[in-house]
Parts: sequence; C-alpha cells; structure tokens
Amino acid sequence: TSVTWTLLLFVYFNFSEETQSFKNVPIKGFEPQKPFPKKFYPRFTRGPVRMHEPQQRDGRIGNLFGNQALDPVKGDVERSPEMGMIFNERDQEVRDLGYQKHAFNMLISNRLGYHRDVPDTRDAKCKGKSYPTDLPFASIVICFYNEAFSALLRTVHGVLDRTPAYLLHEIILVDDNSELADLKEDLDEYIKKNLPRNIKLVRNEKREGLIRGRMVGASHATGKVLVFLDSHCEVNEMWLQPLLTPISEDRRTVVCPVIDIISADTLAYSSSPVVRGGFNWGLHFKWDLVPFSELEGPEGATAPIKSPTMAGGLFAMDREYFNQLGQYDSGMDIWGGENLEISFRIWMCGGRLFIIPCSRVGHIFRKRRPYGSPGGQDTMAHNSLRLAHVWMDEYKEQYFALRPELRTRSYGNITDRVELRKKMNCKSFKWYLDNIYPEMQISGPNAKAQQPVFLNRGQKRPKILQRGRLYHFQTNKCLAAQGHPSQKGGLIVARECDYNDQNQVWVYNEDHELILNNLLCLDVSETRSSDPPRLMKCHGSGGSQQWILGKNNRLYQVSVGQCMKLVDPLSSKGYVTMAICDGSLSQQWHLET
Ligand code: LR7
Ligand code: MN
Repeated sequence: TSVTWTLLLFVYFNFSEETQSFKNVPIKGFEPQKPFPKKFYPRFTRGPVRMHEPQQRDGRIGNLFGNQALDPVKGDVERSPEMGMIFNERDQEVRDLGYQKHAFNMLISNRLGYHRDVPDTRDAKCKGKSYPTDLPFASIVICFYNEAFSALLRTVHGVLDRTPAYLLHEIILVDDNSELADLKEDLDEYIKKNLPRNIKLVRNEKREGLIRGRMVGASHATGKVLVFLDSHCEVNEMWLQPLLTPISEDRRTVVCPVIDIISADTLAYSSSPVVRGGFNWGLHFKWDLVPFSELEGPEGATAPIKSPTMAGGLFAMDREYFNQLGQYDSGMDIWGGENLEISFRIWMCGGRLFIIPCSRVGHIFRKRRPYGSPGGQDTMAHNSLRLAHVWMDEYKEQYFALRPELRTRSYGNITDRVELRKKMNCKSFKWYLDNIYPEMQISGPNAKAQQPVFLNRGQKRPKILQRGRLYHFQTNKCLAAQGHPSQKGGLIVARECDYNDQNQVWVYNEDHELILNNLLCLDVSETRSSDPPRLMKCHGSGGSQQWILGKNNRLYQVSVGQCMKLVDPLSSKGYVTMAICDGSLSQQWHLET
C-alpha cells in the first residue's frame, strides 16, 4: 500500500502544476462560443486510449483536461475536486442532459474517459491470498439500455484492464434496443477498431428489459462461467479470481462481489462495508448487517458470506447450472423482482449464494431510475406477483397484506415456472425462511419492525474544519438565510454582516458540507445547474452538498461545477446564483473564522 500511495502522490504532485496552468486555458477562452452541435453525446476519440496517456483533444470528446496526464484516481473529490468544472455552455448542456437522461454526472464521466485506476478497497488480508491458476473461463454479460457511452465503455475497458486475459473468454454486450444515437451509430465501429475480437455486441430488435436481455446474452455465451454486470460498473483489482474459485469447487455455488459505491455526482469510487442481501415483505431487496456467526472462522473477514438474496446486477454462476436452474422467468418485464426470484430459486432448489469479500466491483448508484417501461407499467409489481405466486407458498399473503390491490391483479401464465419448481424438487418457502433467512420476521400485531440497513459510509460525524461567516469581499456582506434558517428549501442571500447573528454562522466540515447555524446544508438542484442554491436537510452523501473553498476565493460547487456569485452587487436584495467560475470580484468569498 505504501508504495501505491507514494506513487499516487508522486503522480499527483508531478502533474498538479500542469493542472493549474491547463485549467486556465478554457477560462481565458471566454470569447463567444461557436454554436455547438445538436448531438451533445461526445463521441469517442479515435484510436485506443491507454491508461495514463494524455487523452487527445480532438474537439469531439469535450475533454478539457486535454494534455494533462490522467490522474490515476481522477474523479476522487479529494484529489481533483474540480473535475466537473463547467467552462462553457456546452459543458453545462452535457452535465444537465446527463442528469436528465442518466441521473448521474455525465460531464465527469466523459472527462474520466474509458480508463481509470480505482482505489484498491479490499481488506489487507485479501491481498495475500492466492487462487488456483486453472480456473474456469468467464463470459461476461453486460446488458444495457440507453447507457451513457463513456460509462458503458469504462465498464468494458475496466474489465479488459483488470482481468487476466486467459480467464476472459468473452464479453457479450446486449443492447436492449437503445435509442441514443451514439450507441446506435458509433458502438460497432468502436468495438471493431479498438477492442479485441472476443468482445461481442448483440442487439435486441425490441426492448426486452434487463431480465430477457440477460437471457439473450447468456444464450450467446460459450464460456464455462457467466458473469453478469450492470453497464455502469468498474471492476477492482483481482476481482474475478475470487469469484471463479468457489464455483470451480462446487458448480452449484452462485457468488456476488462486494458492490462498492461510485458517486453519481462526482464519480468518486469508495469502499462499501461488507453487508449481505435480505428483503422485506414489500419484496424489496435490502442490505442487512452480517451476523457475527458468519464472520467467525479461520479466514475471518475474507471468507465467503452466506447471503439470503443478491442485489441482482452483479454475480457469477456456472453457465450450465444457470440453464439447469431455469435461467430467469422470461415472463418478467423490464426491471425488478428477478433478483429475489433467482435468490429464492438458488437456495430452495439445492444451490448456495455467497458474497465474496475479496472481490469488489464499483457501481454507479443513481438517486432515481432514469427510464420507465415502454407502456408505463409498474413492472416491479408484475414481476413480484409472479415470483410470489411461484415461490412463496402461503407467505405470499405477507406481500398481499401490504399490497392488497395486487391480490386480484393478473400476472400472466406461470405454469412453466411452477413445473420447474416441481421438476427440481425444490424446498418450501418455509424451509428457506427457517434455514436461510431466520432473521426475517413475520409481521403481525406483535412483530417488531425490521430495522432497515442502508448502504452508507457509516454513522461517523464529519470533523468540523472551520466555523465562521461567509464574507463577500466586494460588498462587505455576509451570507445568510433569506427567511428562517431552519426552513427547508429556503434561499440564501448576502446581507449586512451582523457579528452577533447566529444565522450567519456557517460550519465547514471534512465532507465539504456548509451548514448554517448547525441546522441545514447548502444544497443545489441536481438536474438544473441554473437553479439558485438552497438550504436543505444534510443528506451526507456528498454531491449537491459538497463545496470547495478554492483558489481566487471561489466557492465552488462540486456537482454543479460552478461558483457562487452575487447576482447584483448594487442591489440590496443580495441574491446569489451559481455561475461559470471566472474569478471576478462578485465570486469572491471568504470563510472568516
Ligand atoms: O429495460 C432495460 N433494459 C436493460 O438492458 C432496463 C435496464 N437495462 C439494463 C441497464 O442498462 C443496466 O445495465 O439493465 C441493467 C440494470 O438496470 P439498472 O442499472 O437500472 O438497475 P439498478 O442498478 O437500479 O437495479 C438493481 O436491481 C435491478 C432489479 O431488476 C437489477 O437486478 C439490477 O441489475 C440491479 N443492480 C445491482 O444489483 C447493482 C447494485 C445495486 C444495489 C443495491
Ligand atoms: Mn445499475
């Protein structure tokens, strides 16, 4: 580790000067912009882009970092806080359109390019482990619908960069009838020109959804083991061998990596705690803490963890076993439910499901799903109904108790799936609950409520770095709440500084939050970078509440990529807005302690 860190620091310091001088280039180009093309999805650069190699600035990829060597963990807010800086209208367009279509910061994703190193988040004990060399070959299936081009390509290149070539039988990309022009027009050419021959692209003629989409992918696969990934993932060091090993020992073992978090706002990659999969009676997947009994044993924190369910997107399974076990329920549409269905089926029909702590894969966690189903149906309800009727026996009543309106809803024909269950002699749902998920409680008048456990970075309180007034140089005013400082959604304004007013006291902490009077966080709109900042409940997940007190006294917002500006220095209203950082006086603030 220390070697890696020295290296990182070396690279960082070596290029930080260059970074500075380069960052000035777009700023001085404040001349009127050329009209930008209709298509905001930047195309790929011609030719392969190799790791740490300067990315070509050919005017198409919109990469302002041009000749700067790539920071190995670019996207990390601590290391390059201004990765999402907006320099012109086009950047803003890319950012806003990205949030609209993909619910993450596409501007940063594009600037990262198709290669980046990710921090090795494995437990130190994993690094000393060795794995057999004669492991089964893997076919990786990645199904996508309207994915951001750069996120998809980073998923593919991440696999190519961090998987031993001899284990990688093929990657099968399944385009689920995407509409985005670059996916339709440029992807074939990119694959042909830049990727090895074992990267294949299959196109669905109509939208099938991720469940039938994965079945299509699996039907084209010829490797021994299937590995499914979402189209916005980045695999970590040594991710595949720990997954293949337990499968090679017992083909009825299905395994999931630990899913690390890639921030939707900053694309920063961070470690997840080791948790396991559960569900609630609404048939939603949830994360549970791992019981101590599972963490015991000689291997300690690195041993596979028995998991009642999987999240759904990232897992590996023997291909023949996948077929034998009934693939997926092809009557399920678009999104939802298939993850619990396959989990129940694995356990009830003689298989096992584990989370492998030494295998880590990052996934972009968005705050909303950016697409619907073609007819606007609630496919999650449809799919959950099917799985309840096939697998849950009398316990489906628990679901209906929560969703009484679904009791009479039709769910299509399930005879094939019921047959399958009979043919394989699968155990009862009661057996599953008793033996695999005894923590699950049957709700009733006396049942305790289950405490949901969410994936987050723990409950630690961020350390306070500074406390004081946010002073505007040009006007000698201070930043304060327009109305009451505890009013959620309230605007902020610059007004006469009052040194006795607690409502002008801001706290700046190590999570880069700005908290007014210990109450609310300064926040910006996710989808529209032109909206003024507001006071909101602190959510602790960065992005819209991350601020950097940068050079030239600027107050920079990480996910919007702009600086706080006083709209009209002469007006007594004191309105503020987010604007392209230009170093002007109206954008200069100082946190006075
Ligand atoms: O119609 C569609 N066609 C597709 O090909 C809809 C989606 N897709 C693709 C999509 O582009 C993506 O690559 O299918 C993949 C999964 O869709 P997401 O990323 O919108 O799903 P999600 O990450 O929001 O949801 C989780 O639950 C889903 C339930 O159906 C799937 O099982 C997802 O794979 C799953 N994702 C994960 O498990 C990653 C970790 C998330 C957690 C917790
Ligand atoms: Mn996903």
